[in-house]
Amino acid sequence: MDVGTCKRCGEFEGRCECGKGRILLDSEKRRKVSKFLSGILRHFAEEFGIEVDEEGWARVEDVLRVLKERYGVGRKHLELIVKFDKKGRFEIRNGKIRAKYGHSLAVNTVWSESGDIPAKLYHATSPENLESIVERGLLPMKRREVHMCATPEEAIEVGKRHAKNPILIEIDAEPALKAGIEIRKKGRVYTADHIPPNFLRVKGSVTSILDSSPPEKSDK
Ligand code: HQG
Repeated sequence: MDVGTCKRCGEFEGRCECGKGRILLDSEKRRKVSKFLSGILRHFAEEFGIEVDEEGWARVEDVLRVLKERYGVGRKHLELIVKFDKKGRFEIRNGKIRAKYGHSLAVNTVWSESGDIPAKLYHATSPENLESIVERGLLPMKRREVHMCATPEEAIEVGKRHAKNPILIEIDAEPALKAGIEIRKKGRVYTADHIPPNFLRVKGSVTSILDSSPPEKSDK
């Protein structure tokens, strides 16, 4: 969706109420800049001369310099991307910006926005990873943390990045927490260092789950 500002309605996503607002980023450019922002703050800040501290923070000024040069966008554009990000990927505080999750950079990941963790979480993956996951549990692989979702639907969307027909895995988060495994909340995402196999329940491939769900009752 597009994002923009309006004198009457303020900052908006989609269309502003009065319809007179100015679009600052159309959906395509918003997606591109946001992806790039994730890339620099999670993985390759150094390549662009951006310093990321041990808590993952970079100076907004430094990031703006690169965004301006590459995409011609400024502070307000960046603020709109952060504000309307549906997964809460970023935060801006005291002139600094960070990605909340997804890093390969060596940042401190041991913090959580809430201690309220759902009893069950979900992860979806490519069928090729299943054997290893069942044996070794969920591992961060190239990132610092394992990433999980609050709903099967969100997880399936993540899994579809890896495979056309991903496998859905349910995580018994409550017993995992009781066993001392730390699960953290970052934006809409839940993270952990490792989820051992005994807390995982393989639900099957997405199409097989859909096929086996009971047919909807007719009202007739
Ligand atoms: C798999 C995006 C073999 C794991 C998403 C996954 C998410 C194993 C892949 C966030 C394994 C890593 C992260 C094991 C885990 N053996 N494979 N033992 N343990 N794996 O991309 O969770 O949109 O690093 O199943 O939406 O897919 O960018 O993790 O398939 O929230 O904000 O190793 O990134 O967020 O892949 O995605 P990824 P992910 P953004």
